[in-house]
Amino acid sequence: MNSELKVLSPNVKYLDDSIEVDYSYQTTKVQNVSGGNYVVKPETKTLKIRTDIKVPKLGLMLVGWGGNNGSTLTAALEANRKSLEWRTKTGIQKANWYGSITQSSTVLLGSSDNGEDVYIPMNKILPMVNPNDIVIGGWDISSMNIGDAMIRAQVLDVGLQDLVYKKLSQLNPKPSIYDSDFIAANQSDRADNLIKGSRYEQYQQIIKDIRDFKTTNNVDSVIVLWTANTERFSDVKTGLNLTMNELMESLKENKSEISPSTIFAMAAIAEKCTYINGSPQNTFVPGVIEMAEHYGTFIAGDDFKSGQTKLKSVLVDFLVSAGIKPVSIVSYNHLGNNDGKNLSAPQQFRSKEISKSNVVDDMVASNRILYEEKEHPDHCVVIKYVPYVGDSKRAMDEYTSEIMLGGHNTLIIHNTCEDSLLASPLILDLVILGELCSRIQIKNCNESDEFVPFKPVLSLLSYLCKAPLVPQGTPVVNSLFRQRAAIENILRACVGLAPISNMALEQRFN
Ligand code: NAI
Ligand code: DG6
Repeated sequence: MNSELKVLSPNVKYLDDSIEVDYSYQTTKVQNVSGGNYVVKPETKTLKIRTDIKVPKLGLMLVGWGGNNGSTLTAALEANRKSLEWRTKTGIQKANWYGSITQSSTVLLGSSDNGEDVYIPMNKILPMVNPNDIVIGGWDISSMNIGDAMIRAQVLDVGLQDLVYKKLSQLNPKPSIYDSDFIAANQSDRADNLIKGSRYEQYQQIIKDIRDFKTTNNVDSVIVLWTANTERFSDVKTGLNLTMNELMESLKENKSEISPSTIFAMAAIAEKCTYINGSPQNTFVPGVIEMAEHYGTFIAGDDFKSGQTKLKSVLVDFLVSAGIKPVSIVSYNHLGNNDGKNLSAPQQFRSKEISKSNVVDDMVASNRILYEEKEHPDHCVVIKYVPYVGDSKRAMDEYTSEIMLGGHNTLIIHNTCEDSLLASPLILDLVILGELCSRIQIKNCNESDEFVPFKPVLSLLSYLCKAPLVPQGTPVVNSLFRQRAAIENILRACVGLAPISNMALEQRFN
């Protein structure tokens, strides 16, 4: 399959199975900062970027398939595949992928001869998996079929539920790994679909499940994504999980601190399936990261960045970059779905609190005019379980900032929104962009003759994650604008286009 974008340039070669680009990559190396003086050196690297254009038949295995996100995503795939339409009290609603950057957002391509901006759908820049072709499956500790799980979730219009129920009710989650020590005690009543045996036997079963799924559905590759309940953090310590060998030994010894999500990640990595963590817990203990490096398998996470946090990573960036100083950020939310029920337990809440709290750090640290070295705004995160509101999450945020000469600026945001309708398109994007990343390779022509893939920790997916996992020694970027620019500009580079600079010199000078 060929990309529908054609770039006319001597630096871009369209080969049978790839697009190969000669690319001049410009960066700025800061050599010294002292006493308010900055010494920097512009650097240019000559790269070759190669993108495999053969899109695989992709399988997606969700851990927590029968949850609100899992059942909503499955229904959305079916609704879009069949271009379904249904009646609502306000008229006819058509299936769409609103909220997905790959399916519903555009990227500025350039300007036309008469100076007009031209935009292209993001998924037209390079060949990407079509959601209609994704084969979905997965595991859940609840045996309920996905049709009934969709009804249990109470997210979708009844008109849509009726149209997809028959298909979804034929889908059954595989038994999963349940450890009551890691999720809230209030989840025990749905745990009726369990893999028995030791942790190592459970790991082997997950590997078998992935292989069976691959064969049964005849897919080329599989991505495994955790959208199951938030777990508590697990201990990280020597002798337990600091290295790959320690972790494997601990698994074989059935040590109780090895969480279900870590077992899933290990199994996916061993099967060379990209593993994505949509929840906040520390699945990616150091031993898991080493294992991903050892196998050359991609991992990404943590915790979908869907609503309140996404806005925070825009607003704080806007304020700090406007020279305004946020001094207090208070974020309440209440929700009544099963996620909220699980998060009503202190340890699971703590995982989410950590994930939601670190999101302003890089923006605060970027401006030493506003903030001293260790200074930080007050930042409070509250989550309450209120069953009546179901999946319709309420988020209330108060941002207080200092403005000029002692003034104060207070912004108050109130957001009501179906949580799973925000999260499901993110899951799609994580999967589609995660798969694309596995087809991109780069060669630094000055240093090597070899093309290399992305590092196993896919930080390019940070846009979609509340607490982005990044390769060791690289900075965490939370700013949504920067995260989005990274995606756009890397996609552009793959087809030989310069980053969008917004300089528009051709329009500003004669
Ligand atoms: P949910 O509670 O409806 O679904 C979770 C599912 O996981 C349940 O069906 C449960 O039975 C299953 N489960 C629990 N432990 C399991 C295990 N070990 N193996 C297999 N299945 C297991 O939750 P929802 O709303 O679908 O959210 C899923 C996760 O995504 C949560 O951790 C949530 O915090 C996270 N998340 C959700 C966002 C959203 O906007 N909906 C945004 C960010 C993160
Ligand atoms: C309440 O905070 C429940 C959580 O699972 C969130 O709904 C979810 O993490 C989304 O959070 P945010 O901050 O991205 O809207």
